[in-house]
Amino acid sequence: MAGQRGTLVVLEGVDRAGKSTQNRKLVVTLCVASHRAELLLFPEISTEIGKLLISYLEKKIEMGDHSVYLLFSANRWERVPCLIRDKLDQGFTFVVDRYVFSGVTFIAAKESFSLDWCKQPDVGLPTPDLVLFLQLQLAEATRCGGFDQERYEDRDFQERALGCFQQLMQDLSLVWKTVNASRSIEDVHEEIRTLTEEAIHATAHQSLGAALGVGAWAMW
Ligand code: 2DT
Ligand code: MG
Repeated sequence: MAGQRGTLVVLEGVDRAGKSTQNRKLVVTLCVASHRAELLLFPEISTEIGKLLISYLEKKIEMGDHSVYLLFSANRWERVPCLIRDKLDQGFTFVVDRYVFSGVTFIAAKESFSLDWCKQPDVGLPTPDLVLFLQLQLAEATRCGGFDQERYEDRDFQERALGCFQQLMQDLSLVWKTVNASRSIEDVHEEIRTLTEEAIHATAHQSLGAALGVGAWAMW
């Protein structure tokens, strides 16, 4: 793989769509196939900002919505450019669990925010090569039990977030692939693996500039 850049793959979806299981399986499969692959989860909790966000999600602290949104974005800015940029250049593929799309949809699902306002703080972050949206009806997502006590784990809120995801999907259809997550773990994994391998193949000889954008989100 020397000389080829890595690929930036993002998995998104409503809660309980199976993102964590699929992310982990994908990284293992890629490594077994001799790709250099790493998993990155957002919020990324190793930093002070990440810890603050976890306290917020666990309802241990309260914050205004604008501040929270800017902190989620700051959490990406503090991790992504230094970590991903260098490693993509070295040929690592990154599998990212939630990215700017969760940021935008979870805040836009609050009635006072427009999608356009929400997109601005993330302008300039690396553009993913592939965004996989795990599609699952909420009724199915909660079939094995309701949501937890975490902030946002509420049916009405998740419905609104799903609506915002769908709106984004229409705008960004080139890099989004919708994956039917109501099938078996293995079937879903197989489709995700195939789409990721295709993206790795397609991006290997592209310059990194395509992923890093030039000061703006090409997709917005
Ligand atoms: P999970 O651990 O279930 O993925 O929950 N979130 C995440 C935001 O509101 N904005 C963001 O930018 C990101 C990355 C979605 C994480 C929760 O954090 C929310 C669910
Ligand atoms: Mg959750």
